[in-house]
Amino acid sequence: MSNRRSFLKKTLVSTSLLLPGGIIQACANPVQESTGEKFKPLILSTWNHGMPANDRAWEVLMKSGNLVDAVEEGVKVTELDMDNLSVGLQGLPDREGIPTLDASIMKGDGSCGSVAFVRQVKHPISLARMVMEETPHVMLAGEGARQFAIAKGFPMESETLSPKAEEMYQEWKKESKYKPIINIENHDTIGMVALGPDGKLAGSCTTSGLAFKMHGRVGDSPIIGAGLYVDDEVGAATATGLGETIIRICGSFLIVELMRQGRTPQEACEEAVRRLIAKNSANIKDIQAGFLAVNKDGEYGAYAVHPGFNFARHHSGGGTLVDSKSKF
Ligand code: SD4
Repeated sequence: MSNRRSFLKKTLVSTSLLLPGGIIQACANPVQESTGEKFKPLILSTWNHGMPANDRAWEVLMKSGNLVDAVEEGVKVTELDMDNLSVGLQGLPDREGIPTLDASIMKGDGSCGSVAFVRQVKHPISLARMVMEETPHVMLAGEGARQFAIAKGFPMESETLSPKAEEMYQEWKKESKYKPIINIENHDTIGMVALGPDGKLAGSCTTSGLAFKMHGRVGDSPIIGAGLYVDDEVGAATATGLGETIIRICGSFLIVELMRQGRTPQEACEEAVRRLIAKNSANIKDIQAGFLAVNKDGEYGAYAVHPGFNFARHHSGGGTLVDSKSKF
């Protein structure tokens, strides 16, 4: 194991973050995925940090009945989680040492909003919602998104890295090589999809993107159809992992369209992974990506390229962490 790899591994273990299996024991008793179950209402989120996010989303849904409030408030928990190195301003920065954020939100009626490459905003998901609700546009990026945030009264936050992010950035700078390490550096984006009691759907997705990415790089998370897609007629899907590979297959849109054609959420996620692998076969051993989907009947599914992906599920029976199946 290279020094950098072992450094990352040690750092992440010591912060009880995320090694496949490690998380699971630390946070909950995972169950194996079972297909064919149906729940309504149902909230699903990527990774183990989806557990507290789902709890919050469920609470909001039960109190207000508003599904968009639920998916926004739910992922805001993760945006503030100081242990999370892939979401929010405490996430790992780009190569220049600057944290830049991507987020999207979508309703099943086709309304959607997103922000990309935005700086100094604590809750990019709320800014994405404002793009959806208060502009004629779908996506604002970079300085324009930041100016919109200022105009809407969002406080501008400091860009000083969190101690953990600073330590990892300084370590990365020693070699300045970009090679994603699956399930570690690029782990942790939260994508949430929710089915309300009335059969309507909504979703949200928020991330600081790939660690040590090029300045200006935008991933799949703010791209409607890649990191998130929701359609009340069919279902919803979200993605996590190496965004470039997800964008190439329009992953979330693909899954919703496959469900429209009759596939179950599980079958649709598996087909998306098959296509992703087909388009990235040369270096697939270094690529992790995972998909999570629900259909309008409350059936759900998940699938990843490699083991290690899990997701949080919340229904009237409570919250559970579930291990996803994977291709390899
Ligand atoms: C990205 N998809 O920016 C995000 C990263 C991610 O879990 O999902 N991390 O490519």
